Amino acid sequence: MPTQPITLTRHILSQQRVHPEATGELSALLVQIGLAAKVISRELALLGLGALKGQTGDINVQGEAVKRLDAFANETFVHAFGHSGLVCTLISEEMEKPLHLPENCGRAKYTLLFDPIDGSSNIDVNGAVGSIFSIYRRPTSGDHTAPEPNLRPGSEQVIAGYVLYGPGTMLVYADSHGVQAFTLDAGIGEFLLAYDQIRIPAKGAIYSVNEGHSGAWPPEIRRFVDYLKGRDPATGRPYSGRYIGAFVADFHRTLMSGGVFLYPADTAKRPSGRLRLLYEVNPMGLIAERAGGKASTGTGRILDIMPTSLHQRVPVIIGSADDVALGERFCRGDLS
Ligand code: AFP
Repeated sequence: MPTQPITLTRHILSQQRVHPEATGELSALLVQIGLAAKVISRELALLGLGALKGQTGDINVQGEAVKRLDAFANETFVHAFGHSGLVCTLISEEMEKPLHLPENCGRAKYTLLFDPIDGSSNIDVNGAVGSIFSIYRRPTSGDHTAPEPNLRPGSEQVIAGYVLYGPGTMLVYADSHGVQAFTLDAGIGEFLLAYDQIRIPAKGAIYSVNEGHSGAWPPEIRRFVDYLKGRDPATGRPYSGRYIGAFVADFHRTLMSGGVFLYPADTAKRPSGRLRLLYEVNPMGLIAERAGGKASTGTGRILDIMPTSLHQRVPVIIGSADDVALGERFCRGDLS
C-alpha cells in the first residue's frame, strides 16, 4: 500500500505529541503561516494577469518602492493572525513599527517577525521570491508592543522558516526537531512533507554573491571569493557561481546542495550589508545551524548578535560549515 503523504498538519501534530507540554498554539501558528503561504502562492501564479502588478507608489521604511504584491503579502500575514489568539505583536519588513493585535493579547504567547515578500525585484520578471518568518516567545517584561523588548538574539527563536515560491511552493522550517520541507500540492491545498531532517553538506561547490558590488567589498571578502574561484582540484575549486537575487532562493539552494552565500558589507553604500538581521538573516541562521551549517558576520556568530533596532542590517556569510569557517579565516586575516 503506498505510504500516505504526510501533511504539514499531521507532521506538526506528530511533533506536538513528542512534547506533552505543548499546548498546540505553536502548531496552530505554523498552520496559519501555511495558510498565508497558500494565498500568496495563488496570487503569484497569476501575477502577470492580475491587479497586483507594479508598485503602490509608497516608499517603505527601508526606503524602497513598495510593490503591490509586497503590500498584499503583508496584509495576508496580518489577516492570518488577527483574531487568531496566537500572536499579539507582528514585526514586518513592510511596517516601520510593531503592529499590536490587542484582540489576541490575553492568550497569545508568541511574537511573529516576517518579511512578507523577499526578492521583490524578481516579481516583474517571474523570478523566484519568498516569505521569511521568525517566531519568539512573547517578551515577559516591558511593553511587548514596543520595539525594545523584541530586540533579542536569533538564538532565542523558537521556530524560523521560509516559503519559497519557485517552480513549486515549498515551506521550510526549523524547530527543536530539526529542519523539514513541505511542498504545496495546490490540487488538494495541502503542504506535503518532502524532506525531513535536512542536513546541509559540510562543504559545497557553489558560491553565491552579487559580484557587481565587488568593487566596494572589504579586501578580505575579495580574497575569499577569489580563492573560491581559483583552480585547485584537490580542494574542489573553482566553485561554480550561482546568484538568483532572492535571499530565500539562494539560501534554499545552499541548504539543499551545500556551498556558501554571502552578502558582504559594501564600504561605499551599505556598511552593514543589505540583509536585515531580525526577519531575514536570523531565521536563515537558525535553519542553517539546525541543518549542521553556519551563519556568520565573517567575524562572529549571527545568532549571538544583540539587535539594537528592528530593521538593522548585517553582513552575512552563510551555508556549509566548512565553507563558512573558511570565509571567517579570511575575514580574521588567518588566510590571505
Ligand atoms: P528585494 O526584495 O528588494 O528584491 O531585495 C532582495 C534582497 O533583500 C535579498 O532577497 C537578496 O539576496 C538581495 O536583496 C539582493 O540584493 P542585490 O540586488 O544587491 O544583489
